[in-house]
Amino acid sequence: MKKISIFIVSILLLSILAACGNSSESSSGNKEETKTIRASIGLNENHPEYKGLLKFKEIVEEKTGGSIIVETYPSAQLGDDRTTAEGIQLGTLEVTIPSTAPMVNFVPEMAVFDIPFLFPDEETADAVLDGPVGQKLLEKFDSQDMVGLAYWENGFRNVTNSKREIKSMADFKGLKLRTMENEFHLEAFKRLGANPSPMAMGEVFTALQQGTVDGQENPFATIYLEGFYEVQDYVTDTKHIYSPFVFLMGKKFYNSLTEEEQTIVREAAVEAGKYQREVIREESNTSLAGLKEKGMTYTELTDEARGEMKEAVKPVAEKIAEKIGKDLVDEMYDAIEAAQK
Ligand code: KDG
Repeated sequence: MKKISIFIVSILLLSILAACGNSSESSSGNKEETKTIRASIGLNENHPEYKGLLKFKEIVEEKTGGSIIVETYPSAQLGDDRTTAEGIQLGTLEVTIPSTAPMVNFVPEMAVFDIPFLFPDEETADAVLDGPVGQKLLEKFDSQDMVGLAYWENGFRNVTNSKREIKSMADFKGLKLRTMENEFHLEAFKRLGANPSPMAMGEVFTALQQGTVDGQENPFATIYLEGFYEVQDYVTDTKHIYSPFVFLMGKKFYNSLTEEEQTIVREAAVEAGKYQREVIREESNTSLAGLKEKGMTYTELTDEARGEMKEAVKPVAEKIAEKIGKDLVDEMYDAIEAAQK
């Protein structure tokens, strides 16, 4: 009888322990709650953004000894850039890594990155984003209940479509193009003669397939890895905008972490970002090769054609300066110049 009661008590204890499965032993030997980071991205698991996210997961879980676990949600399962940013504000998820462009709806200063043809190359973008101007801009998320931890790379965006080869500005005429949800991208494409409309990433493939839009614009890696070549025939290296990703965490969640954990997630976001930038740069080249192999017609713009486009979209930079202040825009130009010396 006694044996049976010990057995029953042990089973009960075990089930109580299992129910409290949320606690774990920290490196200092203290019992702690396991914290979960639900991290969302809009692109699929083949994209370097997801590889970067897996790197973040690996670093955080290793350095916290498992007291923080990271759950990854690719392909906009938890929502698009805008709704997941709202999600981290509310605490329905903890991390999202959107492009900066749709974040203008939260932090207007992000629009400085929407100046067409702003960065000449990736290295300059790195120097500016990781330097004082970029870091100052990250802090702006604070007032929006978000913490900006790092910039990752989406990359230079290129136009694809199903109608015709884009060799010069005239070829944009009347093209129905999907853009991200950003007023300045819309403005830029209108000035080029296209007929742009904003749309969340998750809807783009179907919209291209059904002909709701004729084309879209994204870096080579996205065009290839999201399979857009199946429904698009032409790709041009417009490189009209360099798109950074911004690694965002909900502020309430961040503040609930210990100081040590805050340092770990901060450093992990930066370290994973360095890795992600390397991967995306390699995959950008292989993706372009892949697009050609899949039969897309690839067009390189002449200097003259790019020059004409740059001229046409100049007023967009002025509108951005009106919205966020000329000082910030000038600061950005100065930082770019300094980075190139
Ligand atoms: O996670 C980022 C993606 O959701 C998104 O920003 C990708 O460039 C993108 C787009 O065109 O929507």
